[in-house]
Order: sequence, then structure tokens, then C-alpha cells
Amino acid sequence: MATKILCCTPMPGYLRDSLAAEFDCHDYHFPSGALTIPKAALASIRGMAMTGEAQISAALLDQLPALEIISVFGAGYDGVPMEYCQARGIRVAHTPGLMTDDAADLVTALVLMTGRNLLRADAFARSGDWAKGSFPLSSTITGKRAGIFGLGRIGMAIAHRLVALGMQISYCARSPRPDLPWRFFPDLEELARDSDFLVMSCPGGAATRGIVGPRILQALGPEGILINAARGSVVDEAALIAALKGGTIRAAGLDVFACEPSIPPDLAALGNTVLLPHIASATRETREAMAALCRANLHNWFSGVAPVVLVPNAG
Ligand code: 8YV
Repeated sequence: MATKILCCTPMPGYLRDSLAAEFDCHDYHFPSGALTIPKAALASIRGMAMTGEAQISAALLDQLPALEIISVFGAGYDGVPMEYCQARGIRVAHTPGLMTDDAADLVTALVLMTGRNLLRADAFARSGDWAKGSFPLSSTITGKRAGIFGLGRIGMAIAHRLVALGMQISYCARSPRPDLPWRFFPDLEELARDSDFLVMSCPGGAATRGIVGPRILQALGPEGILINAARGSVVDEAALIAALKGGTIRAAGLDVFACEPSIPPDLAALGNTVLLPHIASATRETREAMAALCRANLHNWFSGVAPVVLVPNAG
């Protein structure tokens, strides 16, 4: 009999189909909380698959006494109650290292799109306004200061791309990296004060929740641009909207939002933003590799034939 797993939907069809080819899949509709499996049958669920955006509550996990492993389709696992899983010995697997280049490419695009005002330029070209005069000047990217918050795999790949654009790199991370030629700041506010572009590249979760708030936006300043393709939770969205409206900062390029897939209408109405629907890893190549690893992590755990990519210290 196929192993029963719970799939947190919405999840892409190619992932759900691939899991269903091997497992007896049941759905938990995130965020509505609806289940397609009778309550009594929850006791036989041994695995779970979820996207990086899904949020799993301890109350749901309480209903799954036989759960052994959660396989996250994503590098970030901030939607999983890790302490709860540790206490119950539930393993948490994920798909790190597969989206590094796509994510860094997307951040680079956001730097160029916001810095050179490309979305408005596109609208201007299409509208016919060009015939009435030229598009307003933007500012040079080369030589500008990019401050990267979080220098993991993706942060490093972003830094290398921005170096290729001729930008000056500085970073804020847990500890300085003397092997790197870039300037280290121990504090996000100091980094923001010294940056033209503040690029968030850190994990989500309690430690980074709302760390970009009024104080950091003030430090970034009226010519500053915020780029966030990390997690929506790291930015205080109300403070960001106020800062974009009031000229506290110049612009923002965002791929992630606090309550995806909703974007606050006030943010969507602003012209000094580039807003993307969480697509940093959304290429065929990367998502197929992520889906294969998400399934392999479950397969390997239940068959015991090969290692599982586990979140360190989980379970
Ligand atoms: C995905 C992500 O958008 O890897 C992550 O942490 O957020 C993204 O790659 C997501 O997990 C897929 O739904």
C-alpha cells in the first residue's frame, strides 16, 4: 500500500502529480485549513509536502500522530514550526542550493529595473507619450553602493553579479568574512545608511520578522532603493508604503510579500515599485529540480535507500 502523505495545496501541478505517482496523496488546503481526508484517517499520514510559502500550524501537526517527515519544496522553511518538530522528532527536509543562480539573476534584474526606472519607461514607450517628449533621466548603476543583508549562497551570487555591474559591495552578516574584499557592517542600520541599494537576502522567520521598518528606511534615505526577494516577512509593509509615498526612500523592487498572494492595494498603486509574484526560483529548470528533490527526500526517507536533505538540527 502506498504511503499516505498530506500535500499542502496550492502547490504546482507538476509537483502534486509527481508525488501522486508514488504516494497516496491527500490535500490540506492552505490557508483555508480544509482537508480532503476524513479526520480519522489523519492518523495514518506519515509524510507531508509543502511549498516554501505555506504556513503549517502546530495545531495541524497535532492531528498527525504518525507524521515522520515534512518535505519543503523550497530552500526556506520558515513556514514550519521548527521547535515543535524538534520536540516531536519530525524530520524537516528542503531543497537548498538549486535556485541560487535564478534568485541572484532576479535580484540583479530588480536592481536594474528600479534603478533605471524600466517599468515606467516601458509604459511610456507603449503609451505614445514618447512623441510628446523624452523620458525622465534615471541614474547610473555603475559605482553605486549595494548593501547585501545576508551573505549565504544566494547573497554571494548576488554580490558577484552586482560586482559585474561595477557596483561597490558591502554586507551585513553574522560574522565578517576576511577572505572577501567587501566592506562588512555588523548592523543593518549602518549598512542601510551606507547603501544606495539595500538588498535583503536573509531567511524569514522570527529572527528577521519586520527588521526593515521605519528606522532602516530612514537610514536608506531619499535616494535609496530597497530590493527584497527573500521573504515578505522581513519588511514592515505599512512602513514601506509610507516611506515610498512620502519620499523617505526612492523605490522598491519586491518579489515577496507579507501575505502572498495578496499585495496591499496601496503598494500595488505606487509607481515607484517593481512588484513580482514570488518568481525568483520560477524557471522550468529550477522548479523541476526542486520538485525532484522534494519527492526524492520523501522517497529516500521512506525507503531508506539514500540520504535525505534535512534541515540541520531538525527532528
Ligand atoms: C519558492 C522559495 O517560491 O525556495 C524558497 O524558499 O521561496 C521559493 O523557491 C517556493 O518554495 C515554491 O513554491
